[in-house]
Amino acid sequence: MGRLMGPFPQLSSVRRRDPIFECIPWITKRFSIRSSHGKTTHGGPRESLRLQRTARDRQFPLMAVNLLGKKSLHRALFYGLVESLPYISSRFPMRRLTPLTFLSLALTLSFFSGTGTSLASQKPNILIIFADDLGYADIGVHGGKAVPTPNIDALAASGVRCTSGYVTSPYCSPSRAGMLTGKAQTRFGHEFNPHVGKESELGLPLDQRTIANVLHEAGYATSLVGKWHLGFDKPHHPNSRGFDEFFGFLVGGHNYQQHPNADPEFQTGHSHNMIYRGDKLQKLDGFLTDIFTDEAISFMDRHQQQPWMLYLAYNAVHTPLEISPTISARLPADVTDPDRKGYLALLLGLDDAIGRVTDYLRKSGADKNTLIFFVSDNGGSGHKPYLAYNTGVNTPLRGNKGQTLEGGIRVPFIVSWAGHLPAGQIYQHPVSTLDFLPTACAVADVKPAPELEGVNLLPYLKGETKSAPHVSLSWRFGPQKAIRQGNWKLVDARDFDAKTQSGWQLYDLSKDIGEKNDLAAEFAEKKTELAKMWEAWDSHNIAPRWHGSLTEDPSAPTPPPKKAPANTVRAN
Ligand SMILES: [Ca+2]
Repeated sequence: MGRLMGPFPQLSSVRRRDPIFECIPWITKRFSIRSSHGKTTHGGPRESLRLQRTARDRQFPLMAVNLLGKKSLHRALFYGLVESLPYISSRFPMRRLTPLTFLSLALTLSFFSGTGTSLASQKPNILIIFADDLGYADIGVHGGKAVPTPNIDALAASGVRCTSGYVTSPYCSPSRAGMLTGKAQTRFGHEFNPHVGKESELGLPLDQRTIANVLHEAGYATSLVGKWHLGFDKPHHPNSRGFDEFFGFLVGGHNYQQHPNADPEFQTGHSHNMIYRGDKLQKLDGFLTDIFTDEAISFMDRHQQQPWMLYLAYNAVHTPLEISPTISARLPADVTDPDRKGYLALLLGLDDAIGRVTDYLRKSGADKNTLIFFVSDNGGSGHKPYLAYNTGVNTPLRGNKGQTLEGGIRVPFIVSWAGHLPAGQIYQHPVSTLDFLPTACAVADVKPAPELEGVNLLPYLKGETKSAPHVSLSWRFGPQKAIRQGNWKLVDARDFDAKTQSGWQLYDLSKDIGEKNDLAAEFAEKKTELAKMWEAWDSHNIAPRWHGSLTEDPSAPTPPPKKAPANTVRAN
């Protein structure tokens, strides 16, 4: 049971005919109510009595149940009924306990135990699914034809596909830092992957609050399944950053095929056989995408009686490009490049995984109470040999993972919530993973912190608000810069081969989504205006707290010779 909140509900907001489900405080001395139009409140014994009297006076249908601490609803109702009798008889004259009251209880039990609906799971759940290094063009709804992605496509069809959906960085860790905090990660120096520097200082700065902190405090069960990549030591561990549960790995990459007798190998970039539950290393047998999906379904299944937030961060389709034995027969015969074969195998596995997760939600009835985000943490890594090259295809976008061109930061971006958001919609205004946390706050009925930089997307995606959610979006990644305002994009991108910067280039994305025709000379005033806007935005950033690799961070020191991997456990 989550944290209980006051003050007591405003009954004036409860319509006269709304049923009120009450949890009378037989054991816990606490209760929880929900009106049929979604108002949720928790409180203590005094308020509970007041509610009963008010409800009785107003002739609301009142049903008494005890849900707290019970694993299933029908058990809760049974125990609640039995345990309530002494309490009720001590508080009310027996003549008030009419047969109608008990009939109401029986009907309630019958109705809710049959539907699997949870009275305690009142606030909507939030599921954030991350793919890793997934190419913009590799999913079916974006034109990908190399392998079918029916489940990702179906998720898009079930909700809103944002065609100008952005992450906050073209690189793994800073992108995740931006989403989790709701702030540009350059505000707090998390500009590069945390690989270079003193280990205890690498990771999401400890003064930053995550979406998990916020939702945990709002009574949510919170879990990370998959990749963390926001620090390796205990203070940076997900369980120290608001996640009640953690099952996954701490670094940037991980091998897929798990063998129970394999030795763990730690490196800050990639580890092998180092999957943790909490801070305990696991002995596993299977393919990581499937194992993470099992864990995700287990988490959702174990928390049917409580609102939950699950950050399901697959490492697919990031390197290593391993082929699951259960997938290999489905690979198209005409693909011969071993890298591409591995990538497509990971993509097929990822799509299967999304199908299993969405199937679970639909069959359990939780889909109507679960807001789902699906994005990739950055663009496909399609330029050999840079940045964990995986053959991801970003066309028609230009550029790749690691670049502030569209191919690095504009990603598959789907928002779905059955019955609450329109299905089969396409949304074209630019949106950002900065918007996840403010949207989650709206869903969880939490006041967003004033420093958050995103917006609640729901009124925009529902069509209630017609204007664009953002005046502009800006990026900084080492020497690379970008700003998007409407259809204009001003970008200074890095050429990794030549080790040079492009300087400011201006593109009209409405006519030139591939950023091919530089309009900086023709529209010099627009270029100056956007450059000033970017400078104003950048004036609130700080210097990076640690360096990146020389590829993306030319100011980085030359790395020391490689050490032998250590067989040590770093999270303990
Ligand atoms: Ca990534």
